[in-house]
Amino acid sequence: MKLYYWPKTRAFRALWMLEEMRVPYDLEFVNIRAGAQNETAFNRVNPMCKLPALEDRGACIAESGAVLLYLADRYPETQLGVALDDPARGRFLQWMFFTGSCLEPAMAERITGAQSNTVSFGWGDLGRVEHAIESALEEGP
Ligand SMILES: N[C@@H](CCC(=O)N[C@@H](CS)C(=O)NCC(=O)O)C(=O)O
Repeated sequence: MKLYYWPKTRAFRALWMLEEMRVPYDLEFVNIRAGAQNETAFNRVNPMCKLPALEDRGACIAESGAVLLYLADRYPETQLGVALDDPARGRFLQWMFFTGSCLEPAMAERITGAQSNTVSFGWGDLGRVEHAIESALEEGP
């Protein structure tokens, strides 16, 4: 198992997960500040030229949510995921996808001041994202 990594990037999500799981892994540093993500060797791992990326038994996985889910499923004994037949699995997946598909784009939109379109854009806007998170937290931990 190899994690393509650089400090202070989203690859920290995967590193944190691997450490919590206490499973063996190797780190391969990809210096995105020096442009190493654009080199051909890394392009074969992730054509999006982004971290994190994980390599396991010849398969390459990118997108931090997918990497975390892959690890949770690969090591069920670590109990960092939710079992396939558990009714809580749906909510687990919902929040796993939420960061990349709603929270991050809504934050980027707000930070850059880009024009929003709450109906057409999949993330709604930051107000809706905040409302969804607050509603979920009202239900309990
Ligand atoms: N949706 C991706 C985003 C990954 C991403 O943007 N990673 C940044 C570092 S935090 C990166 O590798 N940037 C290098 C580049 O785009 O050239 C994920 O969640 O894995």
